[in-house]
Amino acid sequence: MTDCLFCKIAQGEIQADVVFEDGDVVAFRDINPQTPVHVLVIPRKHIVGFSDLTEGDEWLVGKIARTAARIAEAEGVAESGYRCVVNNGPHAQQSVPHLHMHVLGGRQMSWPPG
Ligand code: DGP
Repeated sequence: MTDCLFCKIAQGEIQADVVFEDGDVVAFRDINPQTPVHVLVIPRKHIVGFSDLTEGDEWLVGKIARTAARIAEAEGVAESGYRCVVNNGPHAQQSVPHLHMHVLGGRQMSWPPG
């Protein structure tokens, strides 16, 4: 998609601190980190959000989840614990309309979320 921030990051048109990428997904550090480790995992394919996933995207969700787990391992938070979050829509405060999974870790978090 031409006018999507995360598509532009995936295509290298906008700079980001990329920690992992392959043909399907890109992972980069959040510009406004909420925890010591805060990485976003996105599909290269433009999908607006969780609600827009189709049956054909099921493998891609697995790929995103597996990538998130690998990043947690690489960032050294797999043992201490981490949180994977997908915000979908206004009540969840999704601000970028391109599917992304937050990988958050490196400090004690609370529950429930605000
Ligand atoms: P959400 O609220 O779930 O849509 O989260 C979007 C996240 O994207 C938010 O934590 C900040 C991050 N973000 C927004 N713009 C940029 C950017 O240009 N670069 C990077 N690295 N992260 C961004």
